[in-house]
Amino acid sequence: MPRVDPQGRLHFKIVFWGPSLSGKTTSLRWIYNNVEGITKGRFVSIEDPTGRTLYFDYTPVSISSKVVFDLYTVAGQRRHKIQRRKVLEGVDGILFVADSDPAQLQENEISMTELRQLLGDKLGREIPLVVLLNKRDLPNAVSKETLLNALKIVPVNIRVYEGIAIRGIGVKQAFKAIVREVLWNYYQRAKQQKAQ
Ligand SMILES: Nc1nc2c(ncn2[C@@H]2O[C@H](COP(=O)(O)OP(=O)(O)O)[C@@H](O)[C@H]2O)c(=O)[nH]1
Ligand SMILES: [Mg+2]
Repeated sequence: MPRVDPQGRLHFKIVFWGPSLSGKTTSLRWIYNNVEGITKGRFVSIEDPTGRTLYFDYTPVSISSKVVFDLYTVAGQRRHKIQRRKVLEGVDGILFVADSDPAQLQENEISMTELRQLLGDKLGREIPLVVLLNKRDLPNAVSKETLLNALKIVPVNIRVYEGIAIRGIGVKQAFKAIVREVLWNYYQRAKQQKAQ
């Protein structure tokens, strides 16, 4: 559930999840630099000297004076599991960034399995999930079907976008989808609570 800050604004937490080097930081930076109509805070990146995410990236964006989205990416390397679990605390929505590189197929699977383990059946229900199949520009990109099979995602239930984060393709659509689902989810739940 979102939290309310001392100024009375609602904060929703959206985490960009996925294996190492799938394009999470690239996607978040693209949103930060290119999506219009949002008010941005500082972009915070905790990375190692080679530019790999060490803990997370973070930026708040607000769509109104009342609503803030706290956007995080996780460090995808396997050894950063504890950091990822920490970043996931209080999450309201997940944007899973998958890598179309055939060499990363299994890493996608491992990353999704970890996410399912951490969130259980909340994933895709109380905590909406949107999938961005990234790096579609790679000449040897795996097929969409292969990637979705590895992730065990049925696109009827979950919104799936194809993208090229380095060119900003598909990123905004996927981002808008997760924002919409997070808000929709919140209002549905607020309505149910009122009715009780
Ligand atoms: N070819 C290609 N490379 C990409 C794409 N998105 C990201 N990359 C590259 O993949 C590498 C890892 O990206 P990064 O955003 O740091 O991945 P992260 O570990 O998920 O945060 C970088 O060299 C990016 O430039 C894409 O759509 N196509
Ligand atoms: Mg990163």
